Amino acid sequence: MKPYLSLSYFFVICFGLTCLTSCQTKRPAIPKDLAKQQVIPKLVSVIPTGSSYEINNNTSIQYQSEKLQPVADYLAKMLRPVTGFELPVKMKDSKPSSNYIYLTLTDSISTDEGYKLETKESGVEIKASKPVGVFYGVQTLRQLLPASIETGAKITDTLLVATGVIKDNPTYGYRGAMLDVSRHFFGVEDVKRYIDLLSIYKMNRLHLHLTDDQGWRIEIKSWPKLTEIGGSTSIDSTKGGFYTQEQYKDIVKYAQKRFITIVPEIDLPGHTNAALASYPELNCDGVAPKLYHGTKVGFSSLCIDKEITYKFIDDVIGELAAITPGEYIHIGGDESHATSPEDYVYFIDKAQEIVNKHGKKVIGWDEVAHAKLLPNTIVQFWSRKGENAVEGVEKGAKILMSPAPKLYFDMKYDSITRVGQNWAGYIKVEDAYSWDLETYQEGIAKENILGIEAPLWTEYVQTMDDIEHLVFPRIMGVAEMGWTPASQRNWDEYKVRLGNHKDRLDALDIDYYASTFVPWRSKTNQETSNTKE
Ligand code: IFG
Repeated sequence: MKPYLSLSYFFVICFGLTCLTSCQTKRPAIPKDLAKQQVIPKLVSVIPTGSSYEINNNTSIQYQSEKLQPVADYLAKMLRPVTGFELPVKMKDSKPSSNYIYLTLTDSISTDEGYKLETKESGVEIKASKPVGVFYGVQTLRQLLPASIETGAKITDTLLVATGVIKDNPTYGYRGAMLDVSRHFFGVEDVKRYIDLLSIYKMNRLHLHLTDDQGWRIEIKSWPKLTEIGGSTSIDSTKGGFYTQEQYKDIVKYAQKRFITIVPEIDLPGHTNAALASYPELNCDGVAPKLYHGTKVGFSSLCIDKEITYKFIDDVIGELAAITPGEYIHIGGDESHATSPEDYVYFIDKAQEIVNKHGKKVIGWDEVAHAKLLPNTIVQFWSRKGENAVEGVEKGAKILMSPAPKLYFDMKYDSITRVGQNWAGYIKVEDAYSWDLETYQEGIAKENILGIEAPLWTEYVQTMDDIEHLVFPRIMGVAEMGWTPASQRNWDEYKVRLGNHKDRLDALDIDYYASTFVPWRSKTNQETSNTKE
């Protein structure tokens, strides 16, 4: 073959190869349809405009106020490792002309947690009245991107965001979960993992049940034996554990960065065997009971008549309040079967005064409604019957909705669930979702409700996988019940959107319960909920 011919063949082949490879990586931005988004909680308003913006190596994350830098950094940390893009973060007082994810505060949005997310072919703008709203816009943007970003590993997907306008805001201001770290102790890393997962679904409260019969889990410097002795074991195990105040502050800070407020609970006057076992002087007879490793409830009580009991409470609440930026301290109050009704009421009245003295408001399980309730005390409705909570409403209290038959996620889904119990019945994914807070209990209307919280008691829960298995996917429905108006929720639509969340739950490595009543689908064969209509 003549040399110049072979040379031209060489160039033709090279040109062909380059255009082939470049064509491969330069897939055209296929316009996505924002109407097909599958965000949980369900978005309040979505107006698609039929095109796409591609987040790429020219994209920069810019923020208009220094209050938004932490949110900008959070987004950059989420996307940089999985894309390899530089995604520079910088402050800019006006929206860039192109290739931007622009975070801005505005007084044109009236709600604290609401936001507007507008995507054009030039970029994404998220605006809110407060940083928390911008953070929730970022969580929505996260769900508009491929689930593969959740693996934390480098991805090949193109990050296309469908263009259009999303306006969104929550129905209730308290959207929470409770984790019992007393029956079985869960370390800082497990709690942070739970905080991470809750924040994806715009939940904003984590109630830590820090003390009970089986374990005292928070360091109190003026009463060191509470953790030395009371924190030394747990149910059916010699493995105990507790948070030092430094570790507790670390959890609080980690949660705060994800706009989650920690609500600490010191359960009183019942559920106190761990404290009573640590200090004989707290017992009416001056004798400390043994540490308890069983699962019974209602057998312990502080000594209501002793003065030292109130010094104890004052010291504990004082130290806890000093390291708790949130407005609430939970004083428990449940199942005080070893306390006489008169003593119980006397104690709860005093305990509320002590909490308020330390600048905090009280939450208590619904039995506290038998006491005089201070104006800002919250009654947490947990019992199978609603009379305590209704009494709370009659006394002017707001109600935190946690009815056991719907939201006690230590209940199994069904008889074959590998972990949990069933005293309040089995709670299928649909059972936890298909009910309305404001019509659940006669005497408790929308205006009486502070919000929703799903407790996870841990008598039978020992690992993070156990936690994930019981709360996922049911906690996602709780997030939606707290965020989305009841009129916009229905199980048949939600279950499809939930099923389309499979890739994300898998990518997050969540050990969720793959209920057979949910049409789990991967992206490859995904139908979206609206194709059903
Ligand atoms: N009730 C007890 C919890 C726990 C729970 C297990 C409350 C308020 C049963 N009190 O729920 O300590 O044992 O499902």
